[in-house]
Amino acid sequence: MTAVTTGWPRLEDIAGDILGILDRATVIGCLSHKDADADSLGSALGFAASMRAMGREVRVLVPSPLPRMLEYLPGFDTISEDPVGVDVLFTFDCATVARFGDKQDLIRDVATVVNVDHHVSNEAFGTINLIDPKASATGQVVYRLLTTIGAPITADVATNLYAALFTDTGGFRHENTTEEALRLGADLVAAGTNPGWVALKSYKSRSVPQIKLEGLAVGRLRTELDGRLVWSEITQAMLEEAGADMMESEGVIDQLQSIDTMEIAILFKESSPDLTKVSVRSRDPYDATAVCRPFGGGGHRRAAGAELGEPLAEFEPQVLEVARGLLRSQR
Ligand SMILES: [Mn+2]
Repeated sequence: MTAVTTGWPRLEDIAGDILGILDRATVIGCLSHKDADADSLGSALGFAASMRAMGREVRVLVPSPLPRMLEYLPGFDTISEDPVGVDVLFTFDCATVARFGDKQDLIRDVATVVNVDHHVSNEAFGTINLIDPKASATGQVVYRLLTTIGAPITADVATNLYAALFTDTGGFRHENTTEEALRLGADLVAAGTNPGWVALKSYKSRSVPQIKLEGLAVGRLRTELDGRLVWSEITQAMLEEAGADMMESEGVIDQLQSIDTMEIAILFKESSPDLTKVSVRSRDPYDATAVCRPFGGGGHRRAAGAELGEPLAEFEPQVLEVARGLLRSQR
């Protein structure tokens, strides 16, 4: 598998091929990545809703565990465990085959794979690779694809794609909040999205255990290098104390990256005694993927992640050393 970072085919050059693939498909599979966020799952559910509106048979597939915090997305209840009959697979927002978790065999087993994404690090594992690193969200790529092939944007399609765009831009606050993203937001509202409702479900629907967990993690906040490096951790013991599960730790990294002096923010998550995940956020001139790449991870310049089959206590110092090295190299 070769990493391709330039020269992705343009939508207008491959739209005909994708239409041909859809014409020949019996059952269309729509696959998100593991630990699906609203961009990945909203893109899959939005594309699926548009296909269903055209009378197509669709299965939405999600690597376990099911992200139940996203159950507000229209069509969440249609997520299928069974890929039976799927002869064309569309994947959304996923840069590497490993990120499909317990569903990665599908990439080998299904003959035709259409890989729809906006990660510059995408491995191009598809039969067709529709990758736009300039897109603010994969949902934006899906919208362009659907409108180009003449597929309908129903209210359910629009709501899913809006949730994808809204959350991948941090509620239209991150640097990827472009003019095109804001215009697409307006188009999706015109197509039937209720933006206040999506905001409520995305950012104002947190559980009490989630807030307690955040408090524990903030309590463990550490800073180095005059506050340029900030980090914290979430252990299994903290989850137990807060009555939360790991999926409810999503807001913690947002707290860390809101610190004024922060240039690199890192959150370590003890998934199990021998599996540690790390989330990284950065500000200019630092690249979050540079912190994760030595450990096989990746993502975007501003937000990246990695996981390693090592205990937290062993993984943590290695990642911190990479981050310190980066921060010292530039000042
Ligand atoms: Mn995304």
